[in-house]
Amino acid sequence: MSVRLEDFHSEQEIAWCPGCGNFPILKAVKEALVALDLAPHRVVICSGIGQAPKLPHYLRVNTFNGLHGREVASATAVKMAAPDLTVLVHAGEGGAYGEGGNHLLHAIRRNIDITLVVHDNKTYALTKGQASPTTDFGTSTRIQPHGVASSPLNPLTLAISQNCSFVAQASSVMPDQLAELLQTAIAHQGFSLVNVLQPCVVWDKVHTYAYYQKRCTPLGPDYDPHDAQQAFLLASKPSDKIPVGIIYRADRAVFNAAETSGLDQPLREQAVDPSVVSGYFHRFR
Ligand SMILES: Cc1ncc(C[n+]2csc(CCOP(=O)(O)OP(=O)(O)O)c2C)c(N)n1
Repeated sequence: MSVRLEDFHSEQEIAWCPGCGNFPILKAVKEALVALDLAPHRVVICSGIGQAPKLPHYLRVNTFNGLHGREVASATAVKMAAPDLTVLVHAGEGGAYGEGGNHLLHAIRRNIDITLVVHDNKTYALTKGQASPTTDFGTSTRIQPHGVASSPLNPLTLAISQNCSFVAQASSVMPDQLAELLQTAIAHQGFSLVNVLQPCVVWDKVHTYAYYQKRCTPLGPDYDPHDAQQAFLLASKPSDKIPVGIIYRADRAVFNAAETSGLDQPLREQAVDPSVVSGYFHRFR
């Protein structure tokens, strides 16, 4: 039997603001999972703290909700223990590029088969609008009334420079294209980063739905995502047109935990011998 959208229905009341750019992302994830015929019990979504990380509560899949900025680390552990499961991470750009920036670098390097979906709303939304790693230079916030004094991080050029095996950009304002991109990212073997430009209707009055609708421009059929220099140029050049689509792809070996550790089976299948750890428990009595 094929998987249906209703299979992902969650009873949890949604606590996002009306009009939040997270809603189209939630819808797109469900559509992508259905299109890939992935049943809820085959999927794990890891997240941390923030508005974006609430997403896994709003659909019926396995979830692990951990510390802010540690969502890629949790997902890495899940994928290492159970490589047959499809593992996604949903994080804000604060969690993914700020508190969790270090984990991101190493997930890219390792090329573990997980999909990181970053809800990039250019603000720390849950904690009420402080600047995040992608907030524009000079932006005035309640905490930074004289303007943000640091330049924004460019997640796309960062990932391309580290030869990340799949780098894409999408937007909440183009939900169909977002669902399609998520589908491709999840199907990709290796680490995939999808930066989703998401309006925050409460804390950011500049990057609105209209702002992104006017600027987001899908890449044409002639664009070759395997060309690293072209991808870097595209992602770094300031332009009124914001590229959306698969920006960069690299064919790389995928991290395999069992092989790397010399195990013949995944960690989940390994027998547990309680006597190995009982000595440690004794010390804490
Ligand atoms: C290590 C750590 N640092 C800071 C916080 C406080 N904190 C919780 S959520 C959050 C901001 C979340 O912003 P983002 O990750 O961009 O997600 P959004 O709420 O915008 O979706 C902060 C600063 C925390 N819980 N843990």
